[in-house]
Amino acid sequence: MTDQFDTDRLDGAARDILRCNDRGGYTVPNGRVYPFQWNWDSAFVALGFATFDRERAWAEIETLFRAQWDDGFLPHIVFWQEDEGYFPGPQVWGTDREPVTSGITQPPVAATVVRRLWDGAVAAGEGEAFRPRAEALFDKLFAWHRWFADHRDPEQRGVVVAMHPWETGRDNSPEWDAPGESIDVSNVGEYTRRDTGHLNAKMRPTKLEYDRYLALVQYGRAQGWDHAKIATGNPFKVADVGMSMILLRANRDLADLADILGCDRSAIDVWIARSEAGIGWLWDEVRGTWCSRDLLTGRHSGFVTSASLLSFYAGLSNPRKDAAMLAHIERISARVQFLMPSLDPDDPGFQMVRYWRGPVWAVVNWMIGTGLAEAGHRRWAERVRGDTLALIARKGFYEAFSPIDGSGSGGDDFSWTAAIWLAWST
Ligand code: 9YW
Repeated sequence: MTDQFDTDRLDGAARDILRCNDRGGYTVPNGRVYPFQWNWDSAFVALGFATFDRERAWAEIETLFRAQWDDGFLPHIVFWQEDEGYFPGPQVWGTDREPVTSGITQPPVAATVVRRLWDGAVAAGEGEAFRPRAEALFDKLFAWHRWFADHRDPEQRGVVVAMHPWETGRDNSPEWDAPGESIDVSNVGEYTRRDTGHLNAKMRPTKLEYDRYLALVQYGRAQGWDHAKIATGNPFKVADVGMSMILLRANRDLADLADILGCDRSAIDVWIARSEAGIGWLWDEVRGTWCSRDLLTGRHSGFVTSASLLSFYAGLSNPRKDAAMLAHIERISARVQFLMPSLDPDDPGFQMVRYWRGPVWAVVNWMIGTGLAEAGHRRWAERVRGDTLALIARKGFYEAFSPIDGSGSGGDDFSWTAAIWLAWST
């Protein structure tokens, strides 16, 4: 599949992007638009580094966990250094920590990545050298996953309840539109966005969405970022299908790591069993899809998004539901040139360049493709991988891409796009 591309040149370009965005132990997603360390970006970035610099790959995750709070919480942004280029910065979050961080988390892909880093080390005959580092990371990953069980699943349903759209990593997905209506934005006040100074506003969330994002930051800050209080009173509580699938997968990988390292896996098995028993709550029988669900109203979003297709990655297997999801892929593939759009192109709200309302994201494709391959759906797995590589080879290492014409959307020279190129081309 990769033979049709100038793989050597693109591999070199991808490595250059990672090196250029390296700030010494951590990598910024993009130097201009996102000048700090982002949680799930770093996990994917480690997959890219692992193809040419194993030491640096482990360091990426270790640096991220240096910002972990005592209760296991792992923030979505770590503000290692000052930079005026991004809003909202550390003063707005006001978490009052060292290092300064945001007060919400992000999709927990790190355990899955550490599992892969470990396998890579063993394959290279370096397992024993990396064992102490794997053990140290295991404890931190375990504490983070326990934090999810304690603070992001208030009804113990076996799902992940996002307290902020940014927490899901899919900022402006239409899945948050209806739940967002109950957020009071009347006291948000004046603020200046930075994202629309760097990028075309057509590719970014709207003013109303930003007002909601800020209202939730102000709410969390008013609770002193006490996650127990937030889990009780937050005006936005949505069981996110993406994070729920990703955490289930991550717990399976963490349980494997426990076996490998000789650690106790019993608590992890409890979380996995709870997810397997409860995640069916996110199946929308009317639309015939996995989707997010508002904990406050009980309403399914009803949207088919790229996150809906992570059930294979989560290791779920149900013939009827799997067939329905494969039928969605088949239908969508006839409507776009490149898989996997972040929103169903048959949805009236589909917008080919607006962030999480249409564009293809390489990292989500990596998870979808990985899951499809593991579930034995090789044809679709290869299609998703091939489309991802084709988009990058034709257009560059953009933040995201139009599924219709392949044009780049958002920032260029993007770290996680470069990382996925390396993970999938080499
Ligand atoms: C923002 C860094 C982050 C990603 C998110 C993506 C975007 C930040 O960029 O959010 O301010 O819009 O939605 O998933 O981690 O790449």
